[in-house]
Amino acid sequence: MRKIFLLGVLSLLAFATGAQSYKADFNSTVDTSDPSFKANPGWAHLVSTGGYSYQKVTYTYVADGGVDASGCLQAGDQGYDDWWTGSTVALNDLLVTPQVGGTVTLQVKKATSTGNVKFYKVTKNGADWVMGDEITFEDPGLVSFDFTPVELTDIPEGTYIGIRAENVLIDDFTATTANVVLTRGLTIAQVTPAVDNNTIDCDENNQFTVKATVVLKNTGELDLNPGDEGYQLQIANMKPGTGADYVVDEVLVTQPVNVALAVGQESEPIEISVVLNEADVVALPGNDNKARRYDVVEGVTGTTHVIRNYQPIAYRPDASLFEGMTEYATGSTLNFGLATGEAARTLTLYNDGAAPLQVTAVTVEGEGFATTLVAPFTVDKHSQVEVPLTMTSATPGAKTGKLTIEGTDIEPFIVNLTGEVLDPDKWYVNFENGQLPANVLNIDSWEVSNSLVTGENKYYAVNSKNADGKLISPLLQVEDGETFGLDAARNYDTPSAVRIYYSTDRKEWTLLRTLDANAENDADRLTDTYTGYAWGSNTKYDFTRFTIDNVPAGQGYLAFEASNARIDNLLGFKVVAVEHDAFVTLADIPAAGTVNTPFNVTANLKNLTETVEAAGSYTARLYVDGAMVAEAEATELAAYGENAYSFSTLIHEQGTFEAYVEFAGEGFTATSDVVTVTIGEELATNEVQVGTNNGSDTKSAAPLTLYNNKSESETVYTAQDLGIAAGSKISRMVFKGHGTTAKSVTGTLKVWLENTEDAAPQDVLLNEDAIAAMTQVYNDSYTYDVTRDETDVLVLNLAIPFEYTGKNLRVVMHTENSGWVTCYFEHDKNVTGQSVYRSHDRTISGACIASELPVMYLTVSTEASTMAGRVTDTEGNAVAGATVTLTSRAQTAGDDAQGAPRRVSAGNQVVYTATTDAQGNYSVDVFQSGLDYDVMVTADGYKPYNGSVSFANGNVESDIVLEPEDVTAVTDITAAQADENAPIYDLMGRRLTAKPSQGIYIQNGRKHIAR
Ligand SMILES: [Ca+2]
Ligand SMILES: [Ca+2]
Repeated sequence: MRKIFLLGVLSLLAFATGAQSYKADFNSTVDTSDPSFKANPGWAHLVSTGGYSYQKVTYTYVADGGVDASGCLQAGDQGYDDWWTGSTVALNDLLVTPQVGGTVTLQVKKATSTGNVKFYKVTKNGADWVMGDEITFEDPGLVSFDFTPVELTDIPEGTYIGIRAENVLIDDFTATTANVVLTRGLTIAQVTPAVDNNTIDCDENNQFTVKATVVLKNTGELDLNPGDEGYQLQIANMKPGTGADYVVDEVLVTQPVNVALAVGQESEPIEISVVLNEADVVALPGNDNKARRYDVVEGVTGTTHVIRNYQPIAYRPDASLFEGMTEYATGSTLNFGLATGEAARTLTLYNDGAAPLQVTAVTVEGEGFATTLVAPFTVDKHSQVEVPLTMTSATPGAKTGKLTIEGTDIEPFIVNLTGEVLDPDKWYVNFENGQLPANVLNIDSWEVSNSLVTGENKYYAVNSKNADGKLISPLLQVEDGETFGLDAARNYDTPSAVRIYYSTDRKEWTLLRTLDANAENDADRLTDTYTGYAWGSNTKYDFTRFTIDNVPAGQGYLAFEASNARIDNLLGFKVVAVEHDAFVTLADIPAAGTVNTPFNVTANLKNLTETVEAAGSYTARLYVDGAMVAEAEATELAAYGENAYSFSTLIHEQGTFEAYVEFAGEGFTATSDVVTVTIGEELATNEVQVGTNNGSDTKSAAPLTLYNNKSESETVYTAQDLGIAAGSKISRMVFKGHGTTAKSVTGTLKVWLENTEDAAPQDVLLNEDAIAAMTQVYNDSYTYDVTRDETDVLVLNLAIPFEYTGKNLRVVMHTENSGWVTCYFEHDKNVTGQSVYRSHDRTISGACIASELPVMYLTVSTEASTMAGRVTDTEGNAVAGATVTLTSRAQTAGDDAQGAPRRVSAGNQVVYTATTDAQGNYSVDVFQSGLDYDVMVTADGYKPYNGSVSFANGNVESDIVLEPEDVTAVTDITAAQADENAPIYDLMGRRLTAKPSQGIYIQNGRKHIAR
């Protein structure tokens, strides 16, 4: 309810003059909840708030606190404390009496010690009351235990008096003369619309009725009677006024109120209605429909009350055609897409009008399209019928057609129909089962995702990584001139590209086409438009259909590689049936290893056919330098299954070799990529701690400040700090630390080492030439795993051990990470002046900062155990060029004399060799001295020597005497009987192309000597 205007219709009651002829006794309850309440009939109220609407004088009606225990009014403070200025703000809230004259009295009693009362002349300016001069009086001496009359004398007739009462009770206002003016008041207490809906249907005459029941309440000081001026109700339509207000636009109907209402009385519900013509309703500016707000208006005080917003629905059919949320207006196209068989779609014909829709004809033209819906029929108002459509599959190929729906009083719907029935022989992938096809190879990246689009085509393949990864087709037969089609789209608001490759062997790939969001020419560009779903960087961009026309004829494979892109509806070429096909999907071949140390390889083999490859029906082998060095058990490979295999071997020779895994069975050979492996020298090792860990004071220090994204450091460890022998080789460096929480951060790390005479950092960080002169021992990605407990945060395994010369050791590091982690590295606080660092989240520059010495844990080589001696013939003559071979005996895990389990398996032994010099002397360095060894010494013209050795008591001295061989004897009868075609290896495990003419070789698991 809102006051629109104040109706100036008043009723006047005049009192004749006489001794105190007017008395206001405060005996009727006063509701003080409205600040502008009237204390007595015909009174007014000048509300004072001091500028803050929530600050006002508190009045309380006291039912028995007045004169002779009658009703009276109590007033509170006329002011408040402004906490902002610290001062008290006075209020002048005045209870305004009717116009009075002569002698005026008021009974007053203090409510608190500060109780007082003042009187002011008040004048009326339009609707506002204005405070005037104070009216003085003789202080009667107010008290708190009784009412005291306050008397104003000689008040001119017609004076409005404002009573400013503060902390007092007031009662019994009297005056010699008074003109009491009582006001009328009416309000709309309740409105109930007959139709509680946003829309309202028109009848056959295109008319609608706005109807409501209204409850009125007399809020004035006078009774209201039928026939009183303005005592009426209206229905009006409204229009926006200022702000959120609505004001009367047009009064639509007026009806008198024909019931009397006493003061304070509420009426019974009164019905009011108006019939309107839809055609006459004027839409509000900016509105595309005729929704209007309708209000009830009463005529006494002019208040209004909303009935409802109504949009009249015209009496005519209102037809529309939808599939789900997609509208098919006349001229639009319904695309059935690519279908492998008969495809069905269902449109819905809606009638949103107030009149029934008479459909006279539903026709489908064009070969291959049909509907079962038969006209004529009627669609009732606010209802719908389904329009089933099918694309038949009798003949493959592209199809076009047309759907026409005609009806009475509507424009006909004409929707184009398109689609393509696929050749069932062609390779087609639409991902609609939510998975990648079983015969497609997914190399690390692609997944099937469900878009938010409606309709049949929900799934597509997406590579949301910003990295390459191939999706490889089955073997395809490409005919001359045949093309391939696919849908492609960008994924997210990022650089996007799809690359299409061709290969005949799935190893060597030729790039056929690049589709890119940033392509220069339209033909190769992934569109940046979208329909439907858009949410910042998560926008679902539209697919575009591309045709690949440069695939070579013949049999081959297609691969789809993408960064942040989506593909769908791959179509073209015929899949070549293959009985056996398998592929190495994952192979982990380390790029570095160590002589006589387990070299562990894993690989996955995926079956791309439904043929089960039986256990043992194929081989799983690791090849190093052309020789098969390890074989895994070939387990059953299920149809389209993927098995994991692991291989372990010991390589006995330093050097750089090519390694790969190969699986070979009936009809397939699957080979991993070839990895170049560097096998380093074997070293006997010691663990050395450099510096004493006595805590970490700061998360910003050497060796690395992981608290920043980027950091670098230079530390010089003195020879005294290091305590390791000159000539020692450093193969591993570890720095320990802890954080405040478990967190990992990944980035790149570079580490340089240098033997130096310097005893302190020399600002090498600022000197590129100085860094270039150092030996870089690490340059790769690194993940720092920090936990709350002390742990190895930085572990550097040096592929090529660093040789220490006995001087001081300079260590320089530089890291750049994609995040940060709090890490306190172990420090030796007692060592200063040997370490500096710099760090920043973006750019490292400027002077270095001193750091405590980072504690470093080194793995360094020490002397090997040796077996040495002289090889002679039975005459005591030196045998030069004899080969001394130590081969470890088969060990099982945990069976190691040193206590540490060694993964040395049977036929996979640790081997050391030496050759005698001209004096027949030999010396073999044995690093794994905890093992027991078989010793074999061979030389041309001598029988092989067989023995054994253990290093439990340290180095071994052993002179060996070789006996001349029996000239006529056959060396090894067994060898002659074994498979002469089996592979041949040397003692290093390297496969030989043929038997050596001289020396030792291995065939069928046995050693042989060739002469
Ligand atoms: Ca009273
Ligand atoms: Ca799809």
